Amino acid sequence: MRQLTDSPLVRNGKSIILAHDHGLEHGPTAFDEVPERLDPRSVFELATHDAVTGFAVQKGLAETYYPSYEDDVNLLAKLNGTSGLWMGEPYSPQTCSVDYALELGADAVGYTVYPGTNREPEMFEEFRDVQEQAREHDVPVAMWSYPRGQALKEHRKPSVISYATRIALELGADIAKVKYPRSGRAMADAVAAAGDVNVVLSGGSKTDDYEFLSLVETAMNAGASGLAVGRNVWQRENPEQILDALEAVVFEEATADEALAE
Ligand code: FBP
Repeated sequence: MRQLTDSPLVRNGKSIILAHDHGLEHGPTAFDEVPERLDPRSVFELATHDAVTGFAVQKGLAETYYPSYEDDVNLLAKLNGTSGLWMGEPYSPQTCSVDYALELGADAVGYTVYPGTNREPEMFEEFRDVQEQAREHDVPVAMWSYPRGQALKEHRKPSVISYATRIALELGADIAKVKYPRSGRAMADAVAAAGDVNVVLSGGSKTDDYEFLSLVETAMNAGASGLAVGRNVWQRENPEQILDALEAVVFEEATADEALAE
């Protein structure tokens, strides 16, 4: 594990990573209700908000748009991905090398692993190479640790999410991004299983302000180090408002009620 204290991705041990790889992962329908966000510039603009410590995108967006934002945005280059058109066993091939991510100006790299799929062995080997190359260059590695596959009926089962954070520790990630395991208690167990790895909550599909902020509050109280969120920010009509509130809950220990009252 690498100490994250000197990484721009982390502020006082916590992070808000804005994720914007959905054009690949979910397809353009992700923007149906917010057509203006189909233009990546509009989401790069959001990533300049003070609350955002890192912006996770694929290399195509980084190549084209990051040069205009590199002074104001910390880039987390997502190094693998899969489209929603793929109907095979869950697998996320590498789309960008560590070297190329660094050329693009990445401050950190991110990699999805699907523990439990038939293709777990390949994904573990590919993560090994990425993690070791990232270590050579001293850049932090965030693992999107998403257990999936035929044998796994319940992706959010508490024991499954604790296993996911532990795998991130065992394989050398610095940040583990996991889905919410249904309760604060289970989140605390998942944080404990991760050792010193920072555990961040995955945002999930859009919910209402209070529900979303309460979830984040619960996760933070359980020891989470922040969140990596996409749809719950940029699918909103007023994303700056939710970023203000997230900043209060994640960095200033505000409750959801307090954050909404501000
Ligand atoms: P959301 O906050 O919108 O869920 O984004 C987080 C994320 O991990 C993205 O990086 C990724 O595109 C998406 O979720 C993948 O979600 P799923 O694996 O459920 O399709």
